[in-house]
Amino acid sequence: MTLSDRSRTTPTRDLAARFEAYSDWRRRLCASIASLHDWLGDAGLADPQVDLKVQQLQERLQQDKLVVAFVAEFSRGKSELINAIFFADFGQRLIPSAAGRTTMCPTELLYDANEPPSIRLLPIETRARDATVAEFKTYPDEWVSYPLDLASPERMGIALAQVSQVKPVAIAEARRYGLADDEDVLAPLAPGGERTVEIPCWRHAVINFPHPLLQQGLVILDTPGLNAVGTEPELTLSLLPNAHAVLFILAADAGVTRTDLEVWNQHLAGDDAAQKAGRLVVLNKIDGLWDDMKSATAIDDEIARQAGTSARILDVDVAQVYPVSAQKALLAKVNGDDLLLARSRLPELERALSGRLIPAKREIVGSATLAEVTALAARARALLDARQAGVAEQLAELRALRGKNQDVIQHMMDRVREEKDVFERGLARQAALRSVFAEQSNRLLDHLGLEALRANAGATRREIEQSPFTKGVRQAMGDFFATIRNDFGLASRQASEIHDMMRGMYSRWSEEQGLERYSPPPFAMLKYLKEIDRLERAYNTHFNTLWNMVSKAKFALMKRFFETVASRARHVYDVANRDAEGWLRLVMAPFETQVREHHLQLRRRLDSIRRIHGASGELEARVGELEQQDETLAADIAALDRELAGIAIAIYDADVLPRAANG
Ligand SMILES: Nc1nc2c(ncn2[C@@H]2O[C@H](COP(=O)(O)OP(=O)(O)OP(=O)(O)O)[C@@H](O)[C@H]2O)c(=O)[nH]1
Ligand SMILES: [Mg+2]
Repeated sequence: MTLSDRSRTTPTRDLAARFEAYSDWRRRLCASIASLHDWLGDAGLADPQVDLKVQQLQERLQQDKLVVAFVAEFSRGKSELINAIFFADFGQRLIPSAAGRTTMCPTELLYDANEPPSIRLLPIETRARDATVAEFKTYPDEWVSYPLDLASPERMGIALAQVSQVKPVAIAEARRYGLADDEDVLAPLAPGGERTVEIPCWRHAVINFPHPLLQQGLVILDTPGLNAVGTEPELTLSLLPNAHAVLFILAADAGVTRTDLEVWNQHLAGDDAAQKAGRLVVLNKIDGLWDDMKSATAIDDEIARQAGTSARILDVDVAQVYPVSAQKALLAKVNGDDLLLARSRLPELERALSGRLIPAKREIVGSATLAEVTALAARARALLDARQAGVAEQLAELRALRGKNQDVIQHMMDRVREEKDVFERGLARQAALRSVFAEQSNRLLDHLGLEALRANAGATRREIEQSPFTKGVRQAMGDFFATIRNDFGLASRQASEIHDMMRGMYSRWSEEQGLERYSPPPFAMLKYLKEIDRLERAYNTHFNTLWNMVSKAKFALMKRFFETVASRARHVYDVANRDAEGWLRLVMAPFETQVREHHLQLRRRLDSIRRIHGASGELEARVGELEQQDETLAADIAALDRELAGIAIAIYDADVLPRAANG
């Protein structure tokens, strides 16, 4: 079997099957949203805003990622476990796994169909610059890229071995990257007499690989042993908190060492309930306890005892600790040895991973999608209701004209004309409100503007440089967060001012014109403030650790640490900006629609009466037309409800899982 054949085989194991079912579900959901969109278009209910919303929803569903991170001290078997869980189909180790330090830089495994299979590497030298890995990701020319030859596992292995590359550099240089400290007195002498240390060649690796699971949106994050001096702040502040599941790996032959505990405390301990749910502890290398001289029960007891001890030390429930042998599981899968696979206990871990992770993710994505689709349908429904009310009103008007003389009809025409005048005068008054709305919108977007953040970050950077001591840095960071909170406070006040104004406007407008009242939703600022709080908490937790870890390299590290915080903050501003723009449209759009519809209806009424005024047979024909319209609208409303119900069913429908996954 060639490699590409293998990647085409249907994965039958639990995790793979469930993940595939999840992708299927997303596809079905996309299809039912497309069907709703088509229907809205056919019914004349789609507009550019609806088109945009549908497009965003579908993109989000298609690009939905599930990130699983592997974290541990070095040599606990992270890379081996990744090979065993995800890549056993390839019949060999895909990611380098060996004794000693192997993975030297954080490595993401994913698939982007727009890029050829490759490994992209960010040179370690970029650590001397003021930008985060996330920022470098937008500049492909900063990365070194090697193609992956899928037809040759051997050549692929050579390319992937890059993640283990190291090189000797002078201590001074290592310090510039925040990779060495004063304690490196044991650093070997280079021929020139200079002290040198070995540092990783790469800062970050992205492996683009068309594995079926990666193609469906799985992202795997392999990390190097984390007690290294040069920890990337980005791992702690961004990559790990954003992962949907984090697996922490211990080795049965080492127990819980001091450094294991440090890694755990620094990256995984914490009381965020949502995060806790996605955390699993793996006790790897249990094959070391397989002693032929002992009975199976004695071995199981020993494994249970070790799992219990680990759970106690880490302060987690023992049910959360999964003893496995990654190495034997990989071997068993490659050789199709079911007995050995069962003994490796990997299937239990896989079941836990898929059983918790995927349903939780589906629930989040499903309820968010349903909320958006419901809002979309509600707008269409409101439009249909308004049209139906308009038709009913016209019908009543015309039916009342039956048997009346021309004078009455003339009188009626005058009344509608007058109504139209009142409407148009009201509209002119709204022009003033619109310009106030535009001005206030700009002010809101200014408070959340990147310009404000850039100035704040610049000031903080200068403060840190002028006072690079614990107190100075703390003060500068404290100011940084305070300014951000102030920005969001101002934005929040501005948003509620806009909200009050628009609510008043809608209420006056509905009284004046006799239209249904619309109550715009407020702009919720809490989620951004929570995110900023989380960022500040993470910063406070890691500040002391980092500060104590290094001395000479401290400054470079501190600066990079700040850049990561700033870049996370920028992300919060970006999201807030996008949300604010969407909200402003949401607040104004119903008004525009109401105006358009009402105007149209007045014109139609005037038209009908004018026609009836001119010809006597016209009245009954027009009543007939309107009755027909009323029926069509009722049918449309029923059809819209059916579309929406179809989507709700697509969301809550149980997966059709292959038998292997139902156990
Ligand atoms: N006996 C045994 N050895 C294992 C097992 N899993 C991994 N190993 C070995 O442990 C060593 C380290 O494994 P890696 O996968 O490189 O560990 P890692 O956690 O990725 O380490 P770094 O990349 O250095 O951070 C390798 O020699 C593996 O073969 C296991 O279940 N049993
Ligand atoms: Mg590794």
